[in-house]
Amino acid sequence: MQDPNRSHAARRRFLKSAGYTGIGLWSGLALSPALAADKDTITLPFGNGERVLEAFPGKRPLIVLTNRPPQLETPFSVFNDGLITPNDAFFVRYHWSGIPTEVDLKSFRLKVHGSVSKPLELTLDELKKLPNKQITAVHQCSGNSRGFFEPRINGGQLGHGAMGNAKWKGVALKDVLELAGVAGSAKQVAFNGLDHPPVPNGPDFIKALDIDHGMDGEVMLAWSMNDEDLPLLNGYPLRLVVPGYFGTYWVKHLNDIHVMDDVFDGFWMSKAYRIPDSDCHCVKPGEAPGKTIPIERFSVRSFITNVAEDTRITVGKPLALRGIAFDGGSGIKSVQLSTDGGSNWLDTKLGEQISKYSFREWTGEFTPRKQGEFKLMVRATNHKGETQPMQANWNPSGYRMNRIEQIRVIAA
Ligand SMILES: Nc1nc2c(c(=O)[nH]1)N[C@H]1C(S)=C(S)[C@@H](COP(=O)(O)O)O[C@H]1N2
Ligand SMILES: [Mo]
Repeated sequence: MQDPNRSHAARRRFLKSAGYTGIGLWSGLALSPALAADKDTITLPFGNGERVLEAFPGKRPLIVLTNRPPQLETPFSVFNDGLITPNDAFFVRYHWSGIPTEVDLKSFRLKVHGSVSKPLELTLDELKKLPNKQITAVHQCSGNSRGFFEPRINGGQLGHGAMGNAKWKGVALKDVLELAGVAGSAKQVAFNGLDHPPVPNGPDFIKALDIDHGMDGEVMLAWSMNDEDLPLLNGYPLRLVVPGYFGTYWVKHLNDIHVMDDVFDGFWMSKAYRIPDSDCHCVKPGEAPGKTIPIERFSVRSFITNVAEDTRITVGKPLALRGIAFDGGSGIKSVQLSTDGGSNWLDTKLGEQISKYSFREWTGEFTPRKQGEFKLMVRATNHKGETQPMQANWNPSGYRMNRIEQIRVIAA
């Protein structure tokens, strides 16, 4: 499945052999405690953080949040293996269980319709003939790290693994929209994929961007991730890539683009994925926000990736530190390290900027001068001057978590 040269027939055979047929996989995997007993598990560092690890088709064992639909999180150790998140380790998130278990490219069409002079129905091959472009960009779920909010917040109790960094290849949405001829009256463009709610009254997962954003030349329709076809669970054969924006806009199995003269008011824009309309996009815990707006760009984040909680270290001996930082596209300006609980901060060394949307590596060092516990923290600042708060910016949906993380080490 990861081999782009493999034929469609081979893809189908692979899916069949993996039990990935309509009913086989999804109904067979409903987790009973008995089933869980012989599976590998992992415990995320918050209450009720016990999780099963399970290998879904095209994926290595990942942290299971739900089976149906599959919601899988990347084990944090993967982020220390390299700046690119491998396809088989990349997180998976769906809202509805009606997901495609295979896609036939012979019949697949991308429709572009609505306020356009020339409605289109494109095959994937036709799309691939437009000028290709690629970008390395972080993809992150709005609810990444939700499990760390205090007080706790309803919704998927995610650790830090609902994010990843990949090289996306495809065409600019702008080029497709220009081919269709967008009317001057157009306000928004809405995106729908092949998945659907399992119940008739469930709102289909549809997202929309302002037309100017859609025409910015950066928003992409991607068929490839890290030089391979998109994994089925990450949106094969085509997905939207919205650099710097939260994953909710990155519509998978994309087959319908609707140019609209008004603001799209479907459930997933007007009711869900909204944040308080204030500078911090936060409210006092438990408080209902007044005005809300659709979530947009990532908040700035950084992590230490190479040291686990309660690692034993040696007094007088340098401990090499390393990790990642990213933001919504202004680019990382600095990553600072504190080893004294946040009183003093020192610059770390930044690695190459692959793209302003990519994970950026930082490296540093810490030499404990005395015995005892130390709290290691990193804090990134972007080129807009935005940085990370000590306390999480609490909001009722548990989005945009970007507090400064802490790792305790013990020197002896
Ligand atoms: N078709 C479709 N696209 C979707 C979704 C979905 O439920 N259906 N979920 C969105 C959300 S909220 C996220 S975080 C990302 C997850 O992408 P991934 O599964 O490739 O990691 O897909 C987005 N695109
Ligand atoms: Mo998400």
